[in-house]
Amino acid sequence: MPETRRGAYTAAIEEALALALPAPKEGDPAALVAEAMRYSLLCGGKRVRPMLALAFCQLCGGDWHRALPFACAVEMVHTYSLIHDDLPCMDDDDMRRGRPACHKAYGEAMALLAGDGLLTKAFECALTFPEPGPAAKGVLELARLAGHTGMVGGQCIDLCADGKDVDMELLKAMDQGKTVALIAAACKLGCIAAGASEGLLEAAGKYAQGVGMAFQIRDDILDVLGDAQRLGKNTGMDSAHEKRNYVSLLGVKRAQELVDGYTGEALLALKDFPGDSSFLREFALELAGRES
Ligand code: GRG
Repeated sequence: MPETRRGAYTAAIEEALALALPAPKEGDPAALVAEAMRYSLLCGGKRVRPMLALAFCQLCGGDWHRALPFACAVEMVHTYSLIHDDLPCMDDDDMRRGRPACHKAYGEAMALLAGDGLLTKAFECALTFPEPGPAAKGVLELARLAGHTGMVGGQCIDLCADGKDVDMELLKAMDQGKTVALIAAACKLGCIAAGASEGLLEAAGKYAQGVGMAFQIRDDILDVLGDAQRLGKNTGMDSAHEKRNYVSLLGVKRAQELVDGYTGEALLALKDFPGDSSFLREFALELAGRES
């Protein structure tokens, strides 16, 4: 993985996120919600999704800086989903990104509002794209993949599933929504920022399907084998909540074989791009073996 390219992406993402969500002015009566939003958005995370958006823009021959409004928008949707998922009424987790979850730091009501605020801010941010044509196309794709036909739908499957009845088919439908959808948004919005063809958008969707499924199954493995300190969140949560996942259904060895299989499918999808895809190839391989 070329560290200079990754470093440039990371620095630009951090700067753009901080600019998009400035500290509230002194005396602002709504300062607390802005602080809670900044607490969760600006305090780390691997930035996998915004990085994918920038890399796909570059792969499609675009200037990756143009994709920053879209990259930040996807990260805001992702952060809102983590804040809401950690609430007591959902997964009830008290640690996130190495520090107390938003609801532990600011209380449940403020965490709910911080999530709502970030979701809404995401669409405002995406619409700062320089030309309205691609902005409308990107925002439409983001809304479809973030809402009830994508990520919110996946969370609904999770909440409605009776742990014991979850089979591989239902698990896959849930993970398509909870994990693949937003990774697909990142990849496709990067392509849209570069003005890529429908064929390349489809190929980006295939890459996202492979990387997204691999990312989620690796997450299930890390919930069993990972180091809580390194992950910045508690481990063993799925078994504590008696939740079915790929490890409980297949065991660690078969689950990692699936990670490798899905990663292989992602790498195949890169062949459709005429540009240099080595960054995204190495990124997929790194995510397949990640420890945090
Ligand atoms: C709509 C409220 C709501 C939730 C949607 C995304 C989600 C469902 C829940 C979050 C918890 C979870 C395990 C989701 C699956 C995707 C995933 C593995 C998220 C963690 O992403 P990382 O590891 O997090 O990229 P960082 O902190 O590094 O950005």
